[in-house]
Amino acid sequence: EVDVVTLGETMALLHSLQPGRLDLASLLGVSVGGAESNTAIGLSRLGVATRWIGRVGADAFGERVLRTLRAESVDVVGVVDPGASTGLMVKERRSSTQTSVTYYRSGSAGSRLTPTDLPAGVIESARVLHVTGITPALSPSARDTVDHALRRARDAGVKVALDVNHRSRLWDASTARPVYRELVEASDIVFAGVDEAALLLDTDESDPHALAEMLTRLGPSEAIIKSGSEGADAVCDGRRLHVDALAVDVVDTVGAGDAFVAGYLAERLAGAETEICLRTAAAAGAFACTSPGDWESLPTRSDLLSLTALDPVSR
Ligand code: KDG
Repeated sequence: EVDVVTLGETMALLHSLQPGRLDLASLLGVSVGGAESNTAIGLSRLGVATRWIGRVGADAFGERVLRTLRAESVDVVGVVDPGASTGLMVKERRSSTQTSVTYYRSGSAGSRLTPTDLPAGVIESARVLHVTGITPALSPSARDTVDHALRRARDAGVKVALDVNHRSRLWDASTARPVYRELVEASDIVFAGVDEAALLLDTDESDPHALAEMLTRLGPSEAIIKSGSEGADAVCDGRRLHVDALAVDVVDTVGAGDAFVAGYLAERLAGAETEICLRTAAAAGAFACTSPGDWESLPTRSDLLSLTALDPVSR
């Protein structure tokens, strides 16, 4: 009954309500954010039955994480860990279009994920397992959990989707590279930015299609290079495709990549052609940029229809 299962860390998110210096802000908004749960919410809004697995602290922020995901109709396997706090992320809006993020997450509950947090059948019963390169950066046990989940998915014939999502504040490129390579080798669908693909392939190549082809040579049948406002390029079963980004008034790009992945996977699971996967992905990414939250503005199916009504060539 679950189509997509994902796992990772979701943090409480404090964000400036208005552009300006964070040290002078007197009010902050409270929400939650995490790459995998942003994608889970995006999938759920597009009608895909999605489950998120993760750890939170026994605190109000942890409660907020679980409550938010449940309110978005994401099925939650949440371990409440009394031994650590829920991680925290603070977003400063330095200007109306410039956002910077600070983490308070080392030793967090989310980083203490272990393979035993994955109940029997939880991976095996899904159609797709979605992971990101963030989780293995959090701790050795979180890394083991990702490896364990991938092995179970492969053994059960469950497709694996990977978004590389390199976070240079969590680990350096030379430590991350071999881990990313192993993840790509175990994946069916891989998403990366140009810089992330070049990092993991250890190449100076910068052409998105060439990078996507190199990624597919490691194992995946589909590789998608996300280029933000430049759109995206994919190689799918040897075929090269491109989609343009949608022109929107950008407020905050954080979370746009996660939305893109949600749009792509939702269409893939619905049996759509790759062109449609890419268009919905680009539309979801564009929606994500229109509000300051990581996931709040992600589209529903009817939002997508209202968009295509304005743009008759896009479907
Ligand atoms: O992709 C958006 C994420 O960066 C954000 O929600 C937080 O998961 C996160 C991270 O580790 O950066």
